[in-house]
Amino acid sequence: MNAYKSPLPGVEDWGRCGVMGIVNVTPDSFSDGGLWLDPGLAVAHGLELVAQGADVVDVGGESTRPGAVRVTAEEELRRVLPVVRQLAAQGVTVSVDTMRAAVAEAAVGAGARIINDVSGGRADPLMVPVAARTGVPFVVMHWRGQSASMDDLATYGDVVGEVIDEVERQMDAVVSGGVDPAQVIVDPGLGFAKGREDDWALLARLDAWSRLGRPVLVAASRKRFLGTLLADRTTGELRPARARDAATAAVSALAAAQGAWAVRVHEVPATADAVRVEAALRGARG
Ligand code: PMM
Repeated sequence: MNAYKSPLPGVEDWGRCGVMGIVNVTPDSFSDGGLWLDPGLAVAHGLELVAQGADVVDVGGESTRPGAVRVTAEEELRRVLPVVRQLAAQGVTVSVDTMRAAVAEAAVGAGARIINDVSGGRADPLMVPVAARTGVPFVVMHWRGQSASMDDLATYGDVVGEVIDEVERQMDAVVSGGVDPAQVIVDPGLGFAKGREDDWALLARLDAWSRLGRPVLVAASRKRFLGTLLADRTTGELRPARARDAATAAVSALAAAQGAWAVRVHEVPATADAVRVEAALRGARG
């Protein structure tokens, strides 16, 4: 369990599953769009997440919700850079959530220590060279296409096997492009070209990722499959995104128990507790 050393220098011994708190500097993210668009508020929120127990703060400037339309690189830079710079200057371990090489490179220059690319280097041909050159850990998430069309790409026979195989192939491509294999973090990409049964199947078999020998990041927070699970029993209406945090914390504990390296969440306190509960249980088992 938690068999994977963190690729982050200096933070190798969380001794439990890590907690990545989310700051979406966007007007349109599915659960927190518009809340942290002001850089000052975004920085304050990032610091609050750290005070609540986040080990890493993931800063993103482009929504990837199903159907989302892309923003320009200039706009993404304008949103993300001041927030990354100020959080990093205050000692926060920052990751930058971007599909653009220029944004990733500028963010690393401003102090980001992880590149979190939901396309795993597929959306921008310059991303892998930037990841190789900067040498920071690089998240290779399972991705089949841009958000505008991804729901049409959710066809699988054996979802667990196919998703792991596709991430392995992308890992090979990234490593061929010069990224140190020891810097790769993998992610099943819950909700990205996945139906809700696919998300559950992937969560049920996180242990299968041990075959890749890399840290696994799991980002279930407030996603649609939880909204469906918790839908109103009489009206059938999905549970609103911001009322999915207890379920998210439950998933965090269950992902940690299957050896996840870190979980990426909007609401930190409950997940910070959940990963500690899981670590205590694991410790008690010896
Ligand atoms: N999901 C979202 C954004 N970034 N990054 C990683 N590594 N994995 C994910 O599953 C992922 C991500 C979309 O959700 P958000 O609106 O909660 O940020």
